[in-house]
Amino acid sequence: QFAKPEDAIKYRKGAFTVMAAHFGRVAGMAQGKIPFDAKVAAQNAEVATFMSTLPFAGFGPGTDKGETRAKPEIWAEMDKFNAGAKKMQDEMAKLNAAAKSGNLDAIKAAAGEVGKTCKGCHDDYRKE
Ligand code: ASC
Repeated sequence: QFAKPEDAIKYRKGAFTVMAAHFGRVAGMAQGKIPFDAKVAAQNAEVATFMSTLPFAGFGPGTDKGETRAKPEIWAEMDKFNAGAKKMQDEMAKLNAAAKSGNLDAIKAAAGEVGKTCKGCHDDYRKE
C-alpha cells in the first residue's frame, strides 16, 4: 500500500490532521466555542467519521522510525492499540448519529466520549 515507510507516516499524520480538523469543529460547538449550526455539525461529523477509518493503515511494520511521535509501544502492543482505534471509531460513529439528529445535548455527550478516546491513545502512545 505504501512504497516507503515515510510515505505511510506522512499518510497517517495527514489522515489524523484532517480527522482532527473536522472533529474539532463539532467539538468546538459542543463546548460552546463555535456557534452551533446543526447542518455544519452534521457535515463535519460525517467527514470525521469517514476519516477515522483511515489512519491505522499507516502503522504497518517498519513505520515505527522516522518523523513521528508514535511510541514503539504501539508495535509492541498492536492488539491494544487497535482496540483503542476501534473504540475511537465506534464513539465517532455515535457522534455522527448524534450530529445527524441535530440534538446538541446528544452531540455534547458523544463528543466528550470521542475526546476521551483521542486523549487515551495520546497519553499511552504519543510522545510529547
Ligand atoms: C481534538 C483533538 C484531539 C482531541 C483531544 C481530546 O479535537 O485534535 O487530539 O480532541 O484534545 O482530549
